[in-house]
Amino acid sequence: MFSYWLADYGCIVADQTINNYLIENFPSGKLSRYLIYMIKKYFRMCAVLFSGLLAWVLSVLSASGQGININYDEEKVGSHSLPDLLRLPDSTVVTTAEQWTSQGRPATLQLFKTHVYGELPDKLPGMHFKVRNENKNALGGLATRKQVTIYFTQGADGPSMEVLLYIPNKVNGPVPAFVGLNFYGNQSIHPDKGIALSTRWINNSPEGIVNNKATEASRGLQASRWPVEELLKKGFALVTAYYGDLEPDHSEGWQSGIRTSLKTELNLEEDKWGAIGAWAWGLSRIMDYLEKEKRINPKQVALTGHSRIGKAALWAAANDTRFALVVSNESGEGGAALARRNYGETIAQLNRSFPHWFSPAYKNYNQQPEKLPVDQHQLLALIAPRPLYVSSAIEDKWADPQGEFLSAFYAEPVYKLFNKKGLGALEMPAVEKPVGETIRYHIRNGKHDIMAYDWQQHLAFAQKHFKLKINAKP
Ligand code: GTR
Repeated sequence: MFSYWLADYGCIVADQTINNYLIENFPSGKLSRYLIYMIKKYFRMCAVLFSGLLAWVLSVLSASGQGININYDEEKVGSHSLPDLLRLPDSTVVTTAEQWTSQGRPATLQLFKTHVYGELPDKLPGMHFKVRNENKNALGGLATRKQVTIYFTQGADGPSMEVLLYIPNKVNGPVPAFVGLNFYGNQSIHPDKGIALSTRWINNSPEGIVNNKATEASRGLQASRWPVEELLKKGFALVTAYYGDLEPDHSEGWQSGIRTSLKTELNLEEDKWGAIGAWAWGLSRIMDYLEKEKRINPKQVALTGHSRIGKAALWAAANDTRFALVVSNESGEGGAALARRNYGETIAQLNRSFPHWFSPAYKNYNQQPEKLPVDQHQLLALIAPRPLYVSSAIEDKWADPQGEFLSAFYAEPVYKLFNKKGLGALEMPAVEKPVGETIRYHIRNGKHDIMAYDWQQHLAFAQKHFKLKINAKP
C-alpha cells in the first residue's frame, strides 16, 4: 500500500518537474509535446517497477520479521512459572470444591474478562425463537432436520442467528447433543439440499464462497469435519450455526456483528469484548434454545470447537456451566495452549493477525506474556468438574500441542478438589494413544483439522461420561 502511494506521489512530482523543465527549455512545438509524453511515460514505468520491487522487499522483510518471533525449538522455550490456579488475587488459597465454586471460579473468570476475552453479557429479555422448517424424514429417514432462527431481541427483524439441528429419529426420549459453530455457513456441513444457504458475509473459499456469499457449490464444503450420520447413529443430535451470524470474522466485522447491533440493548461498548466473546455469547443462546427443545436432553449437551471456534467454545463453557462436556480441538494460542510457552503462535502474533478477536487489554501482553495474571490452564480449570477433552495434531505445531497438553495437566488441581481424576499422565502420550479420565487428551497424526479420528474419540468420551444407553426403536 505504502509503496503504491509512494509510486503515485513519485509520478506526480516527476510529472510536474519534467513539465516545468521541458516547457522552459523547449517552449513550443510538436517535438516538446512528444518529448514530454515519452519522458513522462518512461518515469511512470520506472515508478511502477519501483513500487513493485518495494512491495516485494517489504513483504520479505515483514515475513522474516514474523519468523524471528516464532519458535519451534523445544530447547528455546525456556522456563516459565505459571500462576497458581488455587491462589486468588487476594492471596486466599482455595482448598475445597465449595470454595472454588464460590470464590475461585468467579475470581478467575473475572481475570479472563479483564485481561483476555472481555465481558460476556447475559441474554436479552426479548429473545425468542422461530422454527423455520422441520423435516421428519431427513437423511433418508435417519433424522429430523430442524432450522430455527434465534432472534436476540423482541422484534422479528432484529439481529438473529440460524440454527440447524439434526435429531436422531430412531432413539427414544430426549437425546444428548453435540453443539458447535461452523466456519462457512450451515450448508457447508453436509450436502443435504434441505439446508438453507447462509445469506451472510462469509470468508471466500474456492469451494463455493464467491464474493463473500455462499453459493450452491458450497454445500458440504466442510462435510469431512461434521460426521453427521455417525453422530446420529450413536444417538446424538447435532446442532450447529454459522459463527459469522454473530460477528463476521475480519477486522471490521464488529461493525455489522452483534457487538454493534446489540450495543445499546446489551449496554456494552464494542471494545469491551471481542469476536471470540461474540461467538461464545451465541453458543449460550443456542443453549437457551436447547433448554426448550423437547427432543434434546439439556443436561447432556456437549460443546465442541475447532481452532478459533475451539477458543470460543472454551470461553463459552468457562462461563456457562450448562454445557455438560467440552471438546477443544487444536484451539492453540488463546485457547487451550499455555501462553507463557514461547512455541508456535504467540499472543503478539495472534493479536497482529486477528486484532478483533480478544479484548483490547490482551494486547498489553504481546511482548510480556509472563505479566498476564492468568494462563490458559486456568481457563481449562473453569470447566471443572465437567468432562473436558483436549486434542492436538502432530503437524499442528502452530497450536503448540505440548502447550495444550501441559495446560490440561496443570488444570488438574481444580478437578482434584471435586474428586475427579484428570489426565493422570505426567508426559505427553504417544501419537493416537489418548490418556486421562475426566480430562482426556490425544495427539493424532496429520495436520491442523478436525478429522474422523478426533470425532471417534470425542464421541466415545461423551458416551462414557453421559453413561449412554441408546434405546433404539425396533
Ligand atoms: C490461525 C490462527 C490460530 C487458529 C487458526 C484457525 O490462523 O493463528 O490461532 O485460530 O487460525 O482458526 O484455524
